Amino acid sequence: DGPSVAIVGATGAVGQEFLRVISSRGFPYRSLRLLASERSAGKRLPFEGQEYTVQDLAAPGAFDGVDIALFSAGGGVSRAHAPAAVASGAVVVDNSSAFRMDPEVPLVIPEVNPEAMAHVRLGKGAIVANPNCSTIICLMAATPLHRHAKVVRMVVSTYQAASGAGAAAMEELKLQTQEYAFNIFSHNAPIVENGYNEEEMKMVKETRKIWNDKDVKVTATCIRVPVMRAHAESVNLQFEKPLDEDTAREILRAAEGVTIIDDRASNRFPTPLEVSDKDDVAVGRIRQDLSQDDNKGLDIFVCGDQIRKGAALNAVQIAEMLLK
Ligand code: A2P
Ligand code: 11C
Repeated sequence: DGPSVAIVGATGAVGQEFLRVISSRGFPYRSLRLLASERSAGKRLPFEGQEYTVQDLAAPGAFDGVDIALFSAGGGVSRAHAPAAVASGAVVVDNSSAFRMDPEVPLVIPEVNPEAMAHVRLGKGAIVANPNCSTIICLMAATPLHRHAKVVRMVVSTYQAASGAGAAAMEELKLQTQEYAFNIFSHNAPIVENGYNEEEMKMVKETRKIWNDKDVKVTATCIRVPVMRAHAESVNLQFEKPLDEDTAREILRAAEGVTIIDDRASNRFPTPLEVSDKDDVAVGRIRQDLSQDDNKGLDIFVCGDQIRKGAALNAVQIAEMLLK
C-alpha cells in the first residue's frame, strides 16, 4: 500500500537524504524507483533490505505508474523532465529553483503555509516547489514571530555549508580543508545586475511568495563557510507591532520544528554542528534590536541542517501532506 515513489537525483547529496528521511519517518511507499543520469544507470543501491538499480531518468517510461516524484537533480533537470512526470499523472515535489516563482506552483514549507497546496491531489499531475534551503531555515524561525507582530523588514546574513553546492562540493571541502578552513567567501551563485547574487534574491522573492506579502522588505547577504551540511543565519526583524524578547521566546518555544538554544550564562547558542542530522531548526541569540524603537525589532541567530529541513525533510513532509 502507499504511493509509488520516484527519486530523481537519487545518487546525490539530497537524493540520498530523501532515502534516509523516508526510512526514518516510515513514509509508506508501495514501490520505489531511483533515477539519476545515464552515468549512474545500472548502479545498485541498497535500501531497507532491498537492492535497487538506478535507472536513467531520460529513458522512456521513467515515470510510468509513479504517484510522487521527488526531484533534486538541479533546475535544468527539473525543467527538462518534471513536465513528463506531471503528464504521466505524478505529483512532483521539486527541490530546485526551476518552478518556485511560477504563480501556478505552490511554494511550501509545511509548518508555514500548508494552505498553499490545498488544491494539489494525488493522482492528478502537479508540481509543488520546495523553497531554497536558506529561505526554509530562516522562515521556520521568523514566521511564528511574523504571525504575532507582522514583519515589515527583514535583514538576513547567511553562513552557508558546502552541502548546498552538492556532494562534489562536500568532497572538495574534505580534500581542501586547508584552503577553506581559514577563509569564507561570497556565495557561488551568479551575481545579477543589481549586485545581489541569485541566492540572496531567492530569499527576497521566496519570502514574499511564502508569506503572501509582496510588501515585506527583505535584504540578504549570503556567504559560504567551511561547514559541511548546516547553514547558519543571522536574522534581523522589524515588526509592525511591538514584540518583546520574552514573548518571542515563548512563541518560538511553541513553534513546530523549532528548538531554542539560548543559554546566555554559558554562551551556548545554535551551531551548525549541533543541528547537523537533526530535523529541527535551532534558534538562539534572541534579543531586542537596540537600534529600533518601541520593541519593534529583534535579532535572532538560526541554524538548520541544509540537506535535511533545507531540502529532503521539507520535501518528504510535503509528500506526507499529499497522503492526508
Ligand atoms: P549522477 O550521480 O548520475 O550524476 P548533487 O547535488 O549531490 O551533486 O547530486 C546531483 C544529482 O542529480 C545526482 O543524483 C546526479 O546524478 C543527478 N543529475 C545530475 N545531472 C543529471 C542529468 N542530466 N540527468 C539526471 N540526473 C542528473
Ligand atoms: C546553497 N541554497 O546552499 C543553495 C543550494 O535553489 O535550491 C540550493 C539551491 C536551490 O548554496
